[in-house]
Amino acid sequence: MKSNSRRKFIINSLSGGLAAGALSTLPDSLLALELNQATPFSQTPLPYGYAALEPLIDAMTMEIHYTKHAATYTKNLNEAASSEFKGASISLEDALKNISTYSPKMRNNGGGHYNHELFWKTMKAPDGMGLHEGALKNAMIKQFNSFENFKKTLSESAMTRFGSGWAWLYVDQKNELQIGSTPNQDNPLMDVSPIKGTPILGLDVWEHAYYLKYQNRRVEYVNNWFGLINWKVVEENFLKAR
Ligand code: MN3
Repeated sequence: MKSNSRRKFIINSLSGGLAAGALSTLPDSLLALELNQATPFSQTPLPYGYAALEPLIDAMTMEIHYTKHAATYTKNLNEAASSEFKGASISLEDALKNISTYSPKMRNNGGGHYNHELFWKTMKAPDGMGLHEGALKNAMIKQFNSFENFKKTLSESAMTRFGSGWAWLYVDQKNELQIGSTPNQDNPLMDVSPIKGTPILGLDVWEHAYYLKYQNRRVEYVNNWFGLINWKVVEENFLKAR
């Protein structure tokens, strides 16, 4: 099998929920490569259709965002990795943690790839389901007093990010939940970031994420995005990050 079709096979197998036994028949080296998100990087297929987030995010925005903007980050990341990793097997997370030693191309596109992969995964079709009782909600109430206050703080972070960037919910080095924002395609994993930790939920506040539907109304986009959060995935990210 060619490398690309092999990748697709593995991704499809993983997302199809094959039993662990079936996965173990794949060569270990190949699996490790996939789970480490090492070169060549590829976009995970969207877990829903382009129109699934309507009416809060329109299908055209999703299609252009995924197939043009995010795809370009992935392509440029692969170019940067092929010249800068020099054939070594380096995970994207490790590269981001040492991003000051790489080129701006790696920083912008490595961040761009990572951030969008997280973004797609932590949304789902709006179903009115909020955050359920559990470890994440408890940690959130401990840190932000209430869910409403968490939402207010994250919204403010998204609204006060000047220009393009991301707002984050992340787990810091003391295992505590924090909220903050970063410019461009930076994120809290990066050694150059003033906020540091593992992002578990990210909000893209680049205009390309909302301009077609919302134009200059970032606040409306931010408010609506809260109705799209896949809390199950965010909680999984939280448990893994701690
Ligand atoms: Mn984007």
